Amino acid sequence: FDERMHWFREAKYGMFIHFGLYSQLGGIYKGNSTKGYAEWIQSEMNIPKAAYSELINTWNPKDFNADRIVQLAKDAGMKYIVLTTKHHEGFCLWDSPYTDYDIASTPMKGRDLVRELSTACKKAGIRFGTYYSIIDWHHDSQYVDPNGKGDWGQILIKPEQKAAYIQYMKNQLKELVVKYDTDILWFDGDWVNWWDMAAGEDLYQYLRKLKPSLIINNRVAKRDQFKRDFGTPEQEHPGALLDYDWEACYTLNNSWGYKKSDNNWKSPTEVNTKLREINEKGGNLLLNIGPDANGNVPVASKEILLKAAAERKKN
Ligand code: FUL
Repeated sequence: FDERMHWFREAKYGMFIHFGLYSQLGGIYKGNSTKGYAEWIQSEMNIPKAAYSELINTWNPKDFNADRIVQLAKDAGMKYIVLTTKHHEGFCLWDSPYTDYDIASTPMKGRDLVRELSTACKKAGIRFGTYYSIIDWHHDSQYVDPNGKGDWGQILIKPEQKAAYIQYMKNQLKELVVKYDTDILWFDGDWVNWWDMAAGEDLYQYLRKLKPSLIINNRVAKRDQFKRDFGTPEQEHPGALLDYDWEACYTLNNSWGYKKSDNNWKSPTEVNTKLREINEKGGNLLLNIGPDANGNVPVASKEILLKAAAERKKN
């Protein structure tokens, strides 16, 4: 019996929230619509750091309401929430003393969305998790390979700044663990060459020491090799029982971040089919919502999640 993993195994169903500066754009920059994921718009359109970071001057999702989101998750039958506290763009949804590229530098100054969601979750008996990207398109240590056709996915790190960047990560992660009492750390961006198993193992141990009950995904190191604490199939799920814990994450349309032009929503029945198939094979489903520029959850997302729950009750 693994006491630490127990609640996670029982949970079965969680809510992923992709929210950041990109949510303001809804997949459109200077009149052009991005082809891929809306949260990758900086990469897709090759927007320089300086231009992209101007978004902090107008980012003002004042309708973001943590209690309502938590209520939606509960009504949908979900038992935990994972919020993108820092996606690849590098912007932080909390007021972090280690950077100015955070909510305190926006018109939302005075609010802290990580605090608000953490508090709302704990009050409602919902577990609270935090997504944190290893790659950071804003941090000084990292730069797009000038010979690499502007590939932000394979962002490079200046060797002489790598140690300082890892310390930056540790400082911020400690905030998420100690100040915000996160229950899950959900890493991403492990695929770059400069991140290796040793760095991942070190980070894993650091975090478990800070909070022994913490649950950490396999992307903390190299996702295909690291077997702790749970696997993270993305937009797919295994058709067989596995000998380790896992959680499949899925979008509700075709984008994680809010994308105005994307109306390719899954039906409530499709959601329930996925949930059943995943749970039958011992996995959890982490299903995504992407609040819009004002912080509102798209109406379509809400309807699908609630209708899916109602359908399950009937059957
Ligand atoms: C991927 C990211 O690149 C996507 O933007 C998204 O966050 C997904 C859950 O993980 O690796």
